[in-house]
Amino acid sequence: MTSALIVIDVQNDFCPGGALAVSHGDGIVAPINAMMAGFNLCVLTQDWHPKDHASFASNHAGAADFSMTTMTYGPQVLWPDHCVQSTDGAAFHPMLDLTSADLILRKGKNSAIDSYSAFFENDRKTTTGLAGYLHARAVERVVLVGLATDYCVAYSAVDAATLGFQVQVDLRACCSINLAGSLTKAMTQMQQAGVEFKE
Ligand code: VGL
Ligand code: ZN
Repeated sequence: MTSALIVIDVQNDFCPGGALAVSHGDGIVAPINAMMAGFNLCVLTQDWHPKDHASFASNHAGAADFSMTTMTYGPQVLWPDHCVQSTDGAAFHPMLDLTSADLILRKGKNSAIDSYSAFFENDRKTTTGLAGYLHARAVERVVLVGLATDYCVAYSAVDAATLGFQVQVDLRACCSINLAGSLTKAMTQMQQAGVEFKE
């Protein structure tokens, strides 16, 4: 069976010292590098926002980082500015091994829509094209790792399962933001979607 490793957002801004740092985010780089050789295909995603992105609190007068707003597509967390296109924060962690990357997929480019999932933007309709790519490469099983467990990894895992892929999230190579119970909620949603966990 053809299987793909999908490495979610292992970028400087999600690592210690970054704009939206996930504690121990850099600790997953070595395990991810070690996993890559075991897969037929390796896809890396890169959060890639324009400066005027609607998910940034700085673009909403008076809004605090990590507060909530309502977008046309539903509730949205307002984040500190992060992964701004072509900045050092948007670059992959310098120790992440890019050698075996088959595809680097950028997401979150549309100022008006956030994009946690590697498959669909947060309106849940606009596709990134990843499902078509994986189907064209005959991938049936995907393993997800990266940052953050409770946002981009979880959204991607649920979508992959809903799209009919066999899905495993390897929690040994993921780290979470854990904002207001987000990790518990994400774990439940993944479980309900049929996602398998490795811990
Ligand atoms: C992410 C919040 C905002 C993630 C991306 O990669 O999990 N979280 N943008
Ligand atoms: Zn983002």
